[in-house]
Amino acid sequence: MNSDEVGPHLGSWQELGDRKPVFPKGTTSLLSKLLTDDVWDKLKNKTDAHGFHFKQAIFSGCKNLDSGIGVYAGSHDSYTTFAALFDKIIEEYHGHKPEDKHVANMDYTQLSCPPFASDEDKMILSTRVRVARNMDGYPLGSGVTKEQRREIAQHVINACGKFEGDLEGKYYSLDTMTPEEQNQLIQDHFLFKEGDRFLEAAALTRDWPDGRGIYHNNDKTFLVWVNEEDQLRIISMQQGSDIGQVFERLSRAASGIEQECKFAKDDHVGYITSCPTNLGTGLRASVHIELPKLGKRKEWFDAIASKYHVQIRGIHGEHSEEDGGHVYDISNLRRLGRSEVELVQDMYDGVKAMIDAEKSLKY
Ligand code: ADP
Ligand code: CIR
Repeated sequence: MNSDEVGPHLGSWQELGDRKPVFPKGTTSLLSKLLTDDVWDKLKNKTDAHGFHFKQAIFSGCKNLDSGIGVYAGSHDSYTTFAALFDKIIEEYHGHKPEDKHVANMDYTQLSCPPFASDEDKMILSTRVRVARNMDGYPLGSGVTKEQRREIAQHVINACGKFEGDLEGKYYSLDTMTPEEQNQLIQDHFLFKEGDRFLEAAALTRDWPDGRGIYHNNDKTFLVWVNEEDQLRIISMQQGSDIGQVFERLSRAASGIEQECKFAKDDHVGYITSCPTNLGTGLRASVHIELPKLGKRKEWFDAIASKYHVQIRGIHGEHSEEDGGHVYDISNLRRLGRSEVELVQDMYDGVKAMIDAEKSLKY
């Protein structure tokens, strides 16, 4: 093995030396592709405005060779200071060029999503929309101190504490929750996933579970994850197919929190997120849908997904075909350079086309 070769053996980012990391043959991450000699020489000794080192930003992809991307930002400023690499990743992943702008639009009244017919409605089990957000004036999760993380949680608790009506609920701190509360949240699929090695290598799980928690409303249709990959993941979800209602709740809740907490954003990449894949809207709108016939016609299924810019996932993160099910997670693929309304519309239109295809098939 070449002594500069990176991989799971690495203990900490300080082990990355002066010479450019060597990725073993077969590594396909964007980091391994775009970390050229030029970029390395330019950035290898740089830290961002919050003292977050370039080697910290690339460590997850150096340790986890199966990364798709391989980098996390440590603060809003990482996207500027480390632009020689991050701009290339953003352009390659999102097709968003350094001079391109991002414009937000959460006006749910502009969404065109008539209710599904009753036979179609039955195919959709549940609907969920989430956005990722981080606070202005703080580093991102990889760069925060324990005290800053606690302050951020407190800002979110204060903001959510102002909700009334359908958004009113309770904050559950991860380190003080009772076993009963924990079991209930696990049953509801509300709890964070644990032991993510990509997040761990990005220093996003430091001090776990300190400063982490979950707010949810009494109906369990609105949820905020606090201090996981992003400082806030604002989530609206419910049984059934009413995408308009789910998006309306999300939009109202996100703007309610934004009145209390200033979020990090700019004109170029929209809302700032830890992982560059979530930049822009930070939005993933999904349905869990039964498609037993279309699911067997992979080429057609994939062609519809590609036409409508939606992604097919298994409901447990992998293709559910693998565990013999017919239920798929269909969500918008794009995040940056289009508004929230356009992306939820992508999902609705893609799902509608898949339903039409399913109905046209005999077996
Ligand atoms: P994300 O990045 O959007 O959080 P994940 O694939 O990690 O995506 O999903 C997080 C959790 O949300 C998982 O437990 C998943 O099963 C659940 N989930 C996602 N979409 C839906 C949906 N439409 N209905 C119900 N649960 C969902
Ligand atoms: C990777 O590079 O594969 C991981 N760091 C995750 C990339 C996808 N982003 C995400 O889940 N937010």
